[in-house]
Amino acid sequence: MRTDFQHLLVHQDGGVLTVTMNRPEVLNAFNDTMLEELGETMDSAAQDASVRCIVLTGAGRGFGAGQDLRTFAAGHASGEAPRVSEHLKKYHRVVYAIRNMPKPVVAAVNGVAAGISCNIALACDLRIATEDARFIEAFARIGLVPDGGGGYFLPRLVGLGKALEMAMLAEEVSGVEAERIGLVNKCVPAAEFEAATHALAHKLANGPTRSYALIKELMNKSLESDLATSLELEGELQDKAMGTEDHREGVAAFLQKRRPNYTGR
Ligand code: LHQ
Repeated sequence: MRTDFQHLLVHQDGGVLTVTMNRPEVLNAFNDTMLEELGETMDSAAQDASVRCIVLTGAGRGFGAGQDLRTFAAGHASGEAPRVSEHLKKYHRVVYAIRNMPKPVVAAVNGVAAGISCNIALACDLRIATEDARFIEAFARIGLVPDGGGGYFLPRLVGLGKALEMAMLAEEVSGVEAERIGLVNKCVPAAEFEAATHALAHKLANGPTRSYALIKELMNKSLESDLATSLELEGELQDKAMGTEDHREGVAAFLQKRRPNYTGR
């Protein structure tokens, strides 16, 4: 696993890989380098069996401030603005990598999460935030539409009405409010954030990793399936789950009245 990045800090502790976006002077806004580094790291993490949970977070007082608008404005000023749809494909690589990752990805939202950074957090499987985190679908503030999967993830997480409200009004949603509306799984006081994130990530990393991958597949596909298709898939995935060592270990541990020792196999 490569760790010598310009704008990412990558640290592995047991099965937990923590990926920290590291441009704190601009609240971790994305430039091309950080975006490419994030895509590469997610792809590597997917392949690395020693990684069993990924935590994505930000350095300093922000999770991320979206696209670096200075870089982008420079393109406009010189008349060389790239086709945004082409540029967005680099973000889509990250969204797909998170979504297809065969292990849990946790967004640890330590502060402001605006624009496409907010939506990258929404692409993750679980979100933990500080109470004073600030979620901002900032796009309409600058005459844009939510990108980076926001149009997909936001209404699915909070319902159409709230999604439209967040996207149109582009107002800040606190960590407390985000927990209330289902945008995050859990919010905690800032002083407890690191310990709570550590506990959540290590719990996931010590869990039945292959089962988690199958759960992810079942839940994500069910959003686009009818009941019959989902039940069919459930059978296929349960066949796979029943063949794992972790399933056998889970049953053995239950019968022996002990804690299971899951290996992710
Ligand atoms: C920034 C940024 C930033 C550069 C803070 N860029 N420097 C995708 C593809 C293609 C095209 C365009 O769009 C997209 C998707 C998007 O993500 S669009 C949305 C882009 N993001 C935004 O519109 C958010 C812009 N930022 C803000 O509104 C505020 O900075 C927030 C609300 C995030 C934080 O406010 P504050 O806590 O008051 O912090 P601040 O504004 O003082 O920011 C701190 C520094 O970070 C400041 O630099 P400075 O040198 O003055 O200290 C900001 O200029 C810089 N910064 N966001 N996106």
